[in-house]
Amino acid sequence: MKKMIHLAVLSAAVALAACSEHHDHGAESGHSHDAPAVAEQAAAPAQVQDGISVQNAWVRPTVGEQDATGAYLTITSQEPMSLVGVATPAAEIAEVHEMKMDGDIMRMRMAERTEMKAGEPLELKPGGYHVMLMALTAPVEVGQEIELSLQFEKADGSKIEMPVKAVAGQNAAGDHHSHGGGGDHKH
Ligand SMILES: [Cu+2]
Repeated sequence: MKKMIHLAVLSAAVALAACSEHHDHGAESGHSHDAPAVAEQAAAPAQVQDGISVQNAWVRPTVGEQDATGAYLTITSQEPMSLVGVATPAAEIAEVHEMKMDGDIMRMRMAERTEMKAGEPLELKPGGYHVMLMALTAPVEVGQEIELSLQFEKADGSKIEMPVKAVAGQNAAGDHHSHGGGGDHKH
């Protein structure tokens, strides 16, 4: 069994509930990865501002009493830039998190500053970087549009605020394959 350790100061229980792919699948027994929403999202046009392009923005719908979830998107900037924050009216707390396997332990931490190289996509996806939405103001339902405001900082220190719409649904990438990285390997 993998363990997940949350290194951020915020409630580990809340974060675990939202970030654990196992939790999602366990609680939502009937969901299908072949839902029609998948194809529509994959074809969604890029959202562009100030040389920054955002593709495939989606949010994982909540299950039951869950009050936290993840948002995922791919960001490409024409010039070097850093993702320094995110805000949304849909949740009281929004943070960029990084999740990665450390041996057989899944670790998650807050990424206060994520650097992006020119033209190199930064992928926020299940099992990697993600936007964590905590203390949601309402449950997130499939098809719902969530507004995110991405905060960037350029090399010269100037800031860019970019509004992005993310649709709630399941993603074509396939959560089963993205978490765990190497499967349930043990020592
Ligand atoms: Cu997280």
